[in-house]
Amino acid sequence: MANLSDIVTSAFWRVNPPDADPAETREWLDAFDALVEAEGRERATFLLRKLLDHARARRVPLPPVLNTPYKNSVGLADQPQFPGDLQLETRISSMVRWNALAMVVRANRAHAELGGHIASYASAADLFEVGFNHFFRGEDLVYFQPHSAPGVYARAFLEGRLSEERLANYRQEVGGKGLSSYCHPYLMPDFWQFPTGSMGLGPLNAIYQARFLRYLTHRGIVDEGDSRARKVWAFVGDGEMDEPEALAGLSLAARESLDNLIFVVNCNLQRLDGPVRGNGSIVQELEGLFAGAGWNVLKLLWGSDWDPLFARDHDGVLLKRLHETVDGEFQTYAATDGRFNREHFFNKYPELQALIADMSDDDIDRLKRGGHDPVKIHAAYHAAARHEGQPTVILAQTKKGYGMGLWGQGKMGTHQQKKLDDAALREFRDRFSLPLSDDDIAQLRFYHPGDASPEIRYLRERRKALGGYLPVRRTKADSIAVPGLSASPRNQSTTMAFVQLLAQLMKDDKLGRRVVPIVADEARTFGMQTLFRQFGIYSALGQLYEPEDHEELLYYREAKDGQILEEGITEAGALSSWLAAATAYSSHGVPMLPFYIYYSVFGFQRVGDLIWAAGDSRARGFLVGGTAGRTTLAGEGLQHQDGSSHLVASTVPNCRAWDPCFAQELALIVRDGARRMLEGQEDVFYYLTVTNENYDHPGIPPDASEGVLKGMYLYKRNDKAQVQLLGSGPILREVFAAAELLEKEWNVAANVWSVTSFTELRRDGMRAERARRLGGEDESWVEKCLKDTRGPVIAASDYVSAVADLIRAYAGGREASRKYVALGTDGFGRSDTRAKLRGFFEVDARSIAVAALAAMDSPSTAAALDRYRIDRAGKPAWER
Ligand SMILES: Cc1ncc(C[n+]2csc(CCOP(=O)(O)OP(=O)(O)O)c2C)c(N)n1
Repeated sequence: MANLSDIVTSAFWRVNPPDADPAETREWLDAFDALVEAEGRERATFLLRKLLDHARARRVPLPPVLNTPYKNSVGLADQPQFPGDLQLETRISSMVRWNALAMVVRANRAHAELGGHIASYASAADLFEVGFNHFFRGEDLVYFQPHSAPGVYARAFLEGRLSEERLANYRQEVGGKGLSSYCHPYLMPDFWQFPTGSMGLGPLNAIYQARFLRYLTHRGIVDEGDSRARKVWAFVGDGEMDEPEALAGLSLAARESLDNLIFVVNCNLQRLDGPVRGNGSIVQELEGLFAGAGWNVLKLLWGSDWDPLFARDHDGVLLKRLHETVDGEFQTYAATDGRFNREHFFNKYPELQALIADMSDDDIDRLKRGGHDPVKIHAAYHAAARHEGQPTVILAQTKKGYGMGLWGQGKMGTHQQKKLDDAALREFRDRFSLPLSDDDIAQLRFYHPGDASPEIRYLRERRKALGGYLPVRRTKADSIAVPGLSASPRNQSTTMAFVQLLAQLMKDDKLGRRVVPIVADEARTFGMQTLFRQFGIYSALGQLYEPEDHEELLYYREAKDGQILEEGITEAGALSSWLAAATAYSSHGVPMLPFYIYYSVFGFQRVGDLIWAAGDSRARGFLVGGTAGRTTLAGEGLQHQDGSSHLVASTVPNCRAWDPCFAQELALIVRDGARRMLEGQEDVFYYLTVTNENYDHPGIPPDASEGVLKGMYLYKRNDKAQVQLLGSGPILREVFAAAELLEKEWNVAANVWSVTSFTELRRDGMRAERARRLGGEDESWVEKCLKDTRGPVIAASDYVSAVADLIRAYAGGREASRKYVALGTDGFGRSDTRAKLRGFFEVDARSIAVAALAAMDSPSTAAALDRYRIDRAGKPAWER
């Protein structure tokens, strides 16, 4: 039976199988060397390819070609001279390490509930430092591994960008002088650029960010010269790579040749609970994945002191030993000392024992992993930054909790370790040669060597040479005027009305170029194919084929300067593109106006966490939930009909959500939103639901604009109204019909109110209610609208009843004596006609009329139930 390491070797690596005839192998290799020598590498590659083709033809199984040996990809011969002052940089990095550690431990000694992380940054510190000192240009876009935030703060403290007071208030943000747990642009708007705290979103966003930079360049919106050197760096955890989002964009990055993108995966081999791949190798697995997707993969596994060992490893025993070691064992080797490593790792084979015969246990202890050696890190970054035609991933092997000694390094629970005692802290000080007294340690004093010190002067000079500090977030950009918009009264859906508004914006002289229409794969569903020909679909390659429909007027036109982003079936990808565009005012200083239109159920429900991150990012743009509503989408059924997006939208503080019924309302809302974002530079984004039901748009009352933008207005006044009917989206038309039924069949007069946003009304209501609670005098818009009216209030929408219920407290009047009935589409969707579905969910005209009669305690209620054949005994929709 195969032993475990055989299994692992065959499953993942198979790069060094046993050699049945070494002499014959040697002959082949010598011949190959001679060929390379005589005819060059290109010819050698050609012959290898021929050989592989031939082997395939002879049905000889090919070796796994996506994996390389477990050593550094950049060999010693290709390693550039380290350009910095290694000693100074080491001292700087030690100071940053200490301050990061002190910040977390201090916060937790004061308030154990605050939390924070030490071990992640301890593993990533050198990866960051080499970037800061040599690679990150001021205009680069860097996605930091979220749990490493303390290190980024600690460096900004040395740079003089964050005060000691801020550090002392790590994770104590209320009051305004603290620091966020992770990278949150919302909370630190002039510091953090990209929220990465929810794992997996950072790597995905980074890919689409790099792609959007290309889009801006190809469309001539940012200067090619300015953008060519710009890089997007994403620091990602090896555990984080298990998130589906982290992998979702890999092939796009390769397909689009994004050589402006560098991933650095911090392979400390551990995640929160334990090893990432205890029984395997995360490095080898990721290498295969990235290489298979078409990336340039650079392994950064071993520090410089391993070079002589590899140089002497003529018979490959060291490599063999590395290959048979699974990550769970590597973790143990990280957690133990030189003696243990000698006995358990090196002494396994006599040849290996001989290889390290002249090394002491301390020497073995000092052997570094690649991600802790600035010289090797520099070599990898240098190669990555120069690589052309492909994105690069650097798989950097590190130790989690590096330098945390017995209390943390490589320990199973190190992720959560945040309360080191003084002895451990003193050990840390000694390990990193920090000039701190025992009292400094006991007090957890932050260390700053003074502005005149060589360390600070060096660090500042380096940042100056590279174009400024990082991270820095720009909060404003030039404003762009928004034109007036007009909406047609003709019989159509609000989706079509939206597309016409979009076209008007795109045709505007100034703003037009900045509009970014985005779809996953649903342009035809939303009637947007009309835009293909005129504005073009963005493709870095232009169009290499004659499209099947080229003879048609509105053919499928792809172009290098195309304006539309057609992402394919990836809502997460499309949302990431939208986010890059919606934050271009900050990342690039160029305001863009993105509209991402999608099936509304695949938005807040499917990629809600990305939308939450967009809120954190202070995104400005429009999300458009197309063919929305649980009954309006009719035949599409349970997994397509959205009943909840408005409810979720209401929880995102800077999202303004709208559910308009008429094209004219939509035009006002779109213009208002665009003005707030582009003229007023407000950090808000709009969510619109538009639907596919065709009806007339006769226009709204001339004085309705204020109400449209506040969330409700009186559409049809009836001076004798005994009941108030409210409706949003297409259900407003059911409300009209209900008012007619009430009038004609039951002699009840009703006012009809169009609600454009229950969620905005709710916010305004909460504001007024709070103001009153605090002793002020205030009135909400709902209260203002309804105060001089009589009778119960019935509100209905095409979403769950909790949406209409959001304004119960204000619609009921201050005494809360007024009856308020919220109707909605609770339950699972169904495929059927709109009329049937609205009857089923009880949001049709008849159900609304009955609800009104019942709320009025009208004696006609029973008769109405009979006349409309409403099944009194039937279960409600949410139980069916
Ligand atoms: C979406 C999401 N799920 C879970 C977490 C909780 N979490 C925080 S850190 C962490 C482990 C991270 O491991 P890894 O990516 O390997 O990074 P390391 O800290 O080891 O460098 C987890 C599960 C999170 N932040 N985001």
